Amino acid sequence: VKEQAEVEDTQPIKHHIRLGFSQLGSESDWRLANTNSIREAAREAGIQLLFENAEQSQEKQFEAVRYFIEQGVDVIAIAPVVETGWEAILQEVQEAGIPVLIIDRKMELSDPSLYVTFIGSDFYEEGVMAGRYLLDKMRDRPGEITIAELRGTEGASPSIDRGAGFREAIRERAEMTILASEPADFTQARGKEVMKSFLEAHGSRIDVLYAHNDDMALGAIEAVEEVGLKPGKDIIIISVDGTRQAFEMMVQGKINAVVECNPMLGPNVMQAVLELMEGRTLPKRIITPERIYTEVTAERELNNRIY
Ligand code: GYE
Repeated sequence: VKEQAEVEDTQPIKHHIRLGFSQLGSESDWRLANTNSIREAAREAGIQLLFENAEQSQEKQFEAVRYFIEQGVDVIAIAPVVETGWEAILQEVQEAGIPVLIIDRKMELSDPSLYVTFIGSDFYEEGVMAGRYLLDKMRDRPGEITIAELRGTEGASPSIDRGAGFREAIRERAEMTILASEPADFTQARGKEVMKSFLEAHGSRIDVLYAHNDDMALGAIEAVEEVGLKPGKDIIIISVDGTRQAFEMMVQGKINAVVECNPMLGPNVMQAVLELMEGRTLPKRIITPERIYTEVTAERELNNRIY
């Protein structure tokens, strides 16, 4: 017993790395999975996590970052709600000598020295995948094809890039037109409301719904069913994320395709934090690989879904 105690005494005091993480909100299943992933990975890596939820407010993210500076954390990670307006706060962090990781969503920055790396998905590519799927799906259907789009949060990089990539892909076919496009904030409730208004304005003229995330697609499905139309049949539905609920809808044929966006960024983030603490140089961009799933293989994939 004595020997054991002595061994413990002589052991070096483990330096706890402290990570401040400003999460942008809790709007969707993706976001909840993302938060859990970061919390769990921090615990596993023995990194002390200071967590702040900004509830969709950039101003609150600034406050969180200032709080982390005051606390003297080792690293600050930010999942930015919108793309622009970050320069001033990142300069404050730089002056405090704390490295910054941008995670999940992109920031528009003219000075790349303000952050170490950006860890997250390629949202433009996700939009392209959604558009290419639609071209394939409609290959044998002649004539005009009209699309309604539910966009995510205004000014957020996934909304901007998923919209742009999709448009780029469908340009190939001139008869594909976007009839209606509105933001629905990445939430199920808004997705339902906005889809309802689309159906009131355009009714059965809508051939396709492209939703920038699964939660909005789930809300839209409710709105489609309430007017007596069949989601996935009368209206082709494509969305992004790949949550378990969306897979269940695909198995039922109510969603036709889902572009995966992987929220499990925790392990990558913690690895980056540890490497940074060891003085290693990180790549400026760490992209999480993903793919598209369709109703054809949804059932086989359903049990592999962890979020
Ligand atoms: O697709 C959506 C969430 O930033 C990639 O935000 C993320 C997006 C995700 O609300 O569900």
